[in-house]
Amino acid sequence: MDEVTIKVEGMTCGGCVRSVTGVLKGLPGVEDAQVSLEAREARVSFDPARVTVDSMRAAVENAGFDAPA
Ligand code: 9UX
Repeated sequence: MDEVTIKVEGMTCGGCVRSVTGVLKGLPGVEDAQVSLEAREARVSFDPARVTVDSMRAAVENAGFDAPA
């Protein structure tokens, strides 16, 4: 299992945090996601054979947030 921290901009409340967490955890290959509103980032544990960091960013963007590289 690999771990990556991705930037997540645009979250303004705990509901946003839950949304981003759910979006990330819904991706096959994502084992866990810890999202911080204050730090504006998500720490994700994932299987690199099943999911890419780019697809995580795309999923966050599709949910209405920004995930800058
Ligand atoms: Mo809070 Mo975030 O009411 O999309 S859930 S602003």
